[in-house]
Amino acid sequence: MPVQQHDNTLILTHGKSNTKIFFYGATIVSWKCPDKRHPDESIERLFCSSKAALDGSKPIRGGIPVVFPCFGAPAHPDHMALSQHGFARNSVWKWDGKAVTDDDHSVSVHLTLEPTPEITEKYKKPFHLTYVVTLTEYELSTDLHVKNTSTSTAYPPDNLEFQALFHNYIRAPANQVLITPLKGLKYFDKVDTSFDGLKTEERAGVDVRNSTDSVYENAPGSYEVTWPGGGISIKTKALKDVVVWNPQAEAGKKIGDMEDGGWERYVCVEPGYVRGFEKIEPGRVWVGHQTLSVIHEERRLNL
Ligand code: TA6
Repeated sequence: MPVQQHDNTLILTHGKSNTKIFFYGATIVSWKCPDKRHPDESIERLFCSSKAALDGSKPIRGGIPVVFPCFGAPAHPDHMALSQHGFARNSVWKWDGKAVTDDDHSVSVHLTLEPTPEITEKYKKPFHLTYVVTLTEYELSTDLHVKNTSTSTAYPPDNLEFQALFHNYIRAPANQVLITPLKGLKYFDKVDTSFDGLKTEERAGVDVRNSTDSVYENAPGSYEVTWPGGGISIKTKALKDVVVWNPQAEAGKKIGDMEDGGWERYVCVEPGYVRGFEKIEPGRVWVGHQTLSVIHEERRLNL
C-alpha cells in the first residue's frame, strides 16, 4: 500500500523509499531512501531526536517541522499571542484519506489545517493551509499552500501577513558538513548577540563546527549540503531566505528534548520566507515549495 495510516501517522512508500508523517504538526519525522552508491539500502536522511515528544505535548524535535505564521519569537502585531515558530508545528492536521498521486513516479498526500478554537484564541486571521508531501525514488518534496480566506472587500484589504519555513533537520556528520552557495549573502547572526546589523558571508562553504544560527536573506533558493560520502540538495520556490542552525554542545545541552550528542548528527538547513513578511490579499493563495534530493556522487568543494 503506498499510503498507510498507523494511528496518528501516515507512512508513504514508493519502491525502496518511505517517509513517515505525524498528523501533529504535519511533521515528517523520517525519510528513508537508497542512493546510487547504496542501491539496496534504505538510508535515513532526516534526524529526529530520540528524546522528541511524539505524543502531541510539544513540537517534535527533528524531521521537518512546518513553521507558520511566525519564525522565531513573534514580531508582527497579528502574531503577538503566538509562541516561537507559530502554531502549524503543534496543531493536528487533517488528511482526506486519499493518495493524490500513486503512479510509477511518485506518491503524494495532502494534509490541511484550518482555524481551530485553540488557534483562534491566539490568532484571529482567517486562513487555510494545505501541505503536500510527495515522495519519489530519491526525492522528498513539500509544498505549503497558504490561502487568505477572508471575504472582506474593505479597503485597505484584509491581508494575511506571515512568515513560513521548512525546518529541515538533515541527518549528517555536523562537523564535516559544508553548505553552499551562501558566499556574498547578507545574514543575521543570532549567535553573535553583540552585533545587531547584518554580516556578509565570506565562506565559499559554510560549516557549523561552531554554534551557528544564521538567517541568510535573499538567498539563491538552491543549496547543497555535502559531507564526505554523502549529500542532499535543496531546491526551493518562493522561499527567499534560508536559515542554517546547529547549536553544538554548549547550546545543544540546554535543549531538553535533544538527545545526548544529537547536535553531532544533523544540520538544520531551513528555506523560508522569514526576513519581513509575505502578504496575500483576500482570496489569494501563496505556495512555498522545496525538493530535497539525494546527491549520488562525491561533490565536495576544494576549499
Ligand atoms: O531555525 C533556527 C531556530 O530558530 C534557532 O534559533 C533555534 O532556536 C531553533 O530554531 C529551534 O527552535 P525550537 O523552538 O524548535 O527550539
